[in-house]
Amino acid sequence: MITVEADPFDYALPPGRAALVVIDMQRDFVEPGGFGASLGNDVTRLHTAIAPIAALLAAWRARGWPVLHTRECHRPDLSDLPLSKRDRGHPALRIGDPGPMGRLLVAGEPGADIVPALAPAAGEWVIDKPGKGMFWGTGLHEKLQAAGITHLVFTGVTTEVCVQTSMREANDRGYECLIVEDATESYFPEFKAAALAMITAQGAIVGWKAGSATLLRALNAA
Ligand code: TIU
Repeated sequence: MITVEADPFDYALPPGRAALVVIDMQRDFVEPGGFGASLGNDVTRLHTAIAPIAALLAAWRARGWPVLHTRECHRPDLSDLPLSKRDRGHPALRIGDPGPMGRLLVAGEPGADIVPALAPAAGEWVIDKPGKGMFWGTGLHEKLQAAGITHLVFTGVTTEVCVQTSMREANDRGYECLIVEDATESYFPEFKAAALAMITAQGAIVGWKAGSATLLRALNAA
């Protein structure tokens, strides 16, 4: 086990059994004209997470450890899009509508792609998910179990929506979960802070948090 200094106490990371999870680092959330912008958000806030995620990807790849990317997107016929999700609120564009990066949040469109700096490498898992959480409708739990993965290290966007939902789903399924503080970001700084506090409170009720530098230091020392 590799000991990582974390909040609220040390996190024990088993080499090879801990997957790096990169949630929804898609152009639709990070670039202008996508889904995130259609909801009225300042997407530039999310850019700070890219470099820390790239550093973690390099570390996982150098060790041959499992990496899992997710993409929030829907089938082109929108058969996996609940009307409740499509019709919620008053966005500038709705899911499935044509935008500057193709149809919003639709698989195969340019906007659904992961940003080039974090493009998946050959052999890495890419999971398309119709919901905010990565387990709903994906069969992911069975795949992780078959691969012997017991620990999940979370990065990506947004902290309090898809990252937190996925981490809570994972915690309930028995995974030991760490979130990397500077490798996740939100459109709302106060929501990021609150999510991290909720996750780690009550003796790591959902999981642990650590910074990417601390995590990389622990990996390099092992
Ligand atoms: N709106 C928002 O903050 N997030 C999402 O809709 N999806 C993800 O977090 N990926």
